[in-house]
Amino acid sequence: MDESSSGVASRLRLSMRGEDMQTNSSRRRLIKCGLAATVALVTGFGTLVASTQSKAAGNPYNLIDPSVISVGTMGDAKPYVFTDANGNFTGFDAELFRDVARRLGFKDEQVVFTGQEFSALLPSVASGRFDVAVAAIGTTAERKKTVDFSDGYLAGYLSIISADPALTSNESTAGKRIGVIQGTLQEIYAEKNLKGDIVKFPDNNTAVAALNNGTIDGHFTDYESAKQYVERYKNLKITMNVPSFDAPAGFVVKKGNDAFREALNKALHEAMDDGTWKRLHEKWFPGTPMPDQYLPKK
Ligand code: SNW
Repeated sequence: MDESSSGVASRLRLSMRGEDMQTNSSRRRLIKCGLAATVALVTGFGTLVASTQSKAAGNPYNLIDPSVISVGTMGDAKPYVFTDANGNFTGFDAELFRDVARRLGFKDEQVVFTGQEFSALLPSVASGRFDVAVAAIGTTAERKKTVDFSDGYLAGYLSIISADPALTSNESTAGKRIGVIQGTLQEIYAEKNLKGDIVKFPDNNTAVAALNNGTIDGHFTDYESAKQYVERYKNLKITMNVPSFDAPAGFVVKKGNDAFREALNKALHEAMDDGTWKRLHEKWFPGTPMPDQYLPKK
C-alpha cells in the first residue's frame, strides 16, 4: 500500500471510529473521564520527575525542554524524511538524527518530530518553537543570517520531474509551469534561472498531485525525492538535474546555540567514522554515489 492510500485508509478508520463514539453511553463517557484524570495525574507526575531530573543534570544544550529534543521536519520528503503508514517519522535524515541524538544520550522517545511546511521550519527554529530542524536543509550564507547549521551530512542535486521529456534546461521551461516548494533552494534557483512560470506549493505531495492532474508541467524537488516519485508514477521522468553540492544539508539550530551545534557535530562525525552514515545512505539512497568525506577514514 502506498502512503497516500494508507493515509486515506487511516482517515477512513478514524471517521468510522468517530461514528462509533457518537453511540457512546454516558456511562462510557464517565469511565473515559476517570481515565483521562488518571492519565493526567500520571503524566503530570512524569513531567515533575523529568523536570526535577533535568534540573539536576542541567540543560547543557539549551533545549526548550531539557529532557526532549524537539525536531521540526516535513512529512513528505521521502526518502529524506517522511511519515510511514503508522504516522512515524522515518527516512535517511530522521534515522541519522535519531542516531546522533542517541550519542548525546537521548532515547528515541525523547526525540520528538513534528511535521510542518518547509517554509515554516527555519523561522520556527529561530523563534524557539523547535530545538532543531531536519529536512535535507541546504546550508547557505543567506539562511545562516537567521539560523546556525551543523556540519554538512548530504550533498546532491535539485531535480525536475515531468512527463514532458523536453524539460531538460532552463530555456526549455519557457511557456511551461514548474512547481517548487515555497522557501526551498529550488524556488531560489527557479526564480533566477528558469524561463517558465513558477508555481509555489507548501509541500511535495500537493505539487505532485498538481503535476499528475496537469495543473503544472514539472515539479522541481530534491533528487532522491524526484527519484522516488518517478519510480512510483511511471509516466514521470527526471528531466533535469542541477548540482547543489555547495549547499550541503545540515541540522538547523538556533543562532548562537553553539553547545548544541558542537555536540551534534561531534556525534555526526562519530556516525560517519563508524560507518553508520554509510549504512543509512545505502539503505535509503541505494545506488547513489557516496562522497569520501562522509565515509569512514581508511
Ligand atoms: O542543497 C541540497 C543538498 O546538496 C542535498 O542534495 C540535500 O538537499 C539540499 O539540501 C536542498 N534541499 C532543499 C533546500 O534546502 C529542499 C529541502 C526540502 O524540500 N526539504 O531548500
